[in-house]
Amino acid sequence: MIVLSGGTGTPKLLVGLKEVLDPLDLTAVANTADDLWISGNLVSPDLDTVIYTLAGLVDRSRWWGIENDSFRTSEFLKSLGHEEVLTLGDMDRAVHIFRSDLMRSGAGLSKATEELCRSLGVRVRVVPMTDDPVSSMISTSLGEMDLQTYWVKNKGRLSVEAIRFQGIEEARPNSVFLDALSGDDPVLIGPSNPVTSIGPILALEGVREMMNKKDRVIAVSPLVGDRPVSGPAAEFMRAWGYPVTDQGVADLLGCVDLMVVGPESRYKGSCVRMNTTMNCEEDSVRLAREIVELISCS
Ligand code: GDP
Ligand code: FO1
Repeated sequence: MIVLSGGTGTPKLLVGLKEVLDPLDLTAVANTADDLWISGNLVSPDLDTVIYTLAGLVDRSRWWGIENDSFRTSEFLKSLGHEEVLTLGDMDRAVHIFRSDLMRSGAGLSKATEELCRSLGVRVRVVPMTDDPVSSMISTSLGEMDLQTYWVKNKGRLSVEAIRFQGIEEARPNSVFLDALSGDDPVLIGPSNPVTSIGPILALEGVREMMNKKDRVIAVSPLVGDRPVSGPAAEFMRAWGYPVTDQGVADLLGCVDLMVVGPESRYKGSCVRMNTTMNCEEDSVRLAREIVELISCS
């Protein structure tokens, strides 16, 4: 199974999928349009959360960073007057250094990800959507800015006028991802932000066309009762002209055969209703099991 992922909703589902499926049957493709270089190292929030989740290291209260990490480097840097847009944990920063040193020696992001997964004992195939730089850029009342500046520095409070993916035309999709897409594996679009997490993956050259050719593309809605569980999906969907409903999610994604929606959903298209809220590991495992059964029957 190929799973398209952002950094919160889909990782919650991966907690279950890694229990239910053989890791070698799973390819997780992570969005990299949230990535940014901080103090000399590449931070890849969604890719990191996917890897930490599969390694059993993720901080499950925040869905970013490593559980029980310390923040001494960040605090000391702050005291020196060096501000960083994200508050980085010490172990998290060690991962960014590990990755960026490999990249400085010539490795691409995919190769660096493979090395990191090997070091952390992650057996699921984890791939960044591309090795090329892509950035979600948010146009607001204060001008255009990257996602972290919009979401963390400005606390997601500015009104959103437009969203574009800088670098997407030049970026080439990861070859492992393309190979997997050309095979028989079903595709699961996880419950992630349809605009800034799944949007960049689908916008890569050739991906949407290949998805349209597949007969088993299933998407789990990130909405519960017409609201996102967390994050800026509602503002971003409105900025792209879609209603904040499961129909809006399905229309925006555009290549889905079957939607998995919450029990109260008013979605009228082809769908299966499940309890899609994941508050704990048991919820994630239950939902993952139901989805895997659904896919093996379809
Ligand atoms: P980001 O990269 O941190 O923005 O994370 P994602 O894009 O992976 O996830 C954000 C989306 O996950 C939001 O739109 C949420 O509504 C959705 N989400 C978070 N938790 C859950 C959950 O328990 N169930 C469902 N269905 N969606 C969730
Ligand atoms: N989100 C915050 O709201 N505040 C932070 O200080 C923060 C730090 C951070 C560090 C590493 C990382 O991988 C993610 C981090 N995030 C933080 C989450 C991140 O800003 C976003 O939620 C995602 O990029 C949206 O997909």
